[in-house]
Amino acid sequence: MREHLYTASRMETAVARVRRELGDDALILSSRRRDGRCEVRAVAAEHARGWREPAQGPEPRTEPLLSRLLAKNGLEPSLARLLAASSPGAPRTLREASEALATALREHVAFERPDLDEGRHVIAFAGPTGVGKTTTLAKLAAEVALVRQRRVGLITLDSYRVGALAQIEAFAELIGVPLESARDERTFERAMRRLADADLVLIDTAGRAPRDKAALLRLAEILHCTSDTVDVNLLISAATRTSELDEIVDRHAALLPKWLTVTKVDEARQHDAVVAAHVASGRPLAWLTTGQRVPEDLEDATPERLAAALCGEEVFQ
Ligand SMILES: Nc1nc2c(ncn2[C@@H]2O[C@H](COP(=O)(O)OP(=O)(O)OP(=O)(O)O)[C@@H](O)[C@H]2O)c(=O)[nH]1
Ligand SMILES: [Mg+2]
Repeated sequence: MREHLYTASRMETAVARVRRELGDDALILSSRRRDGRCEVRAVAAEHARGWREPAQGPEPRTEPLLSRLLAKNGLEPSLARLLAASSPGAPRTLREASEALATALREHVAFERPDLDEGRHVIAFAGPTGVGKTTTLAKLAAEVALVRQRRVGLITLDSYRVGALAQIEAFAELIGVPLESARDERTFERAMRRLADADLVLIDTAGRAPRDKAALLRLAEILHCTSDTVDVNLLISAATRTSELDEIVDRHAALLPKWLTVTKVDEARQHDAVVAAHVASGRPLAWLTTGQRVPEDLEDATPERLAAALCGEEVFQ
């Protein structure tokens, strides 16, 4: 690197000489006033390649936008790092971040639902008390019966909570689908026989505290007593504390849940619980529920919707 020294009575004159002789892109290394004259040290641009600004301490590390967004939205740090690291590109806008995150989610999170336009399905809704089992079941029943025009039947196994039967009866009547009630293997098999020609049988179960393991084991026995395959959809509220997730998942393991649905996503200020529930259960995400309205507030869980929510877009309000 060849340095040049220019002196002049005025700084502008010295800089003008630098530009004239070394070119407009010459690099000025230093300038100072000495004995009433101005001195400018400079190098031509072609010599400046590889030259760095004199060290001023380490460059501030800027955390990529996506990691910052995920951390701000409460995602567990190691998960945030994993998702940010497997998101392609270097997103600079919220939209780019959300698109990149959707790609990473597709890779790390399973999304899966039954194809309700084809074949026969029997799905039981299970989960803690008040999580939204009956409401979500009604949303799905309405969507399949009224929009997709398929035959739907309901069975309730909830003879536990006062008012439970009246609640599901009202939904069945509103949607115009048959409802059967059962409480043990015999009555459950009878209900299944009565709904043998339905394309979709949805089974409501009683919410029990996760600690009530005996009740859950009993429920598993009843659900798995028929020759029909009963797929269990486990519902977990987005407001569940991470510390409680493992216990809920553990207790419901006896039911062999096939899918996970996260409810009350509209009430959660952050959407980390959706990912945390998936991680804890290892089950694919099927649906998200986003409000109390039947049937509107039910959504397919997709990488795009979840990515937008995790990036802080208000997609579920
Ligand atoms: N904000 C909001 N509320 C919901 C959602 N889903 C259900 N709810 C409300 O949650 C309350 C309980 O819903 P249910 O469907 O009765 O819950 P459940 O799991 O069947 O309750 P149990 O049978 O008693 O265990 C009701 O007031 C619902 O309207 C949702 O996605 N968002
Ligand atoms: Mg219920």
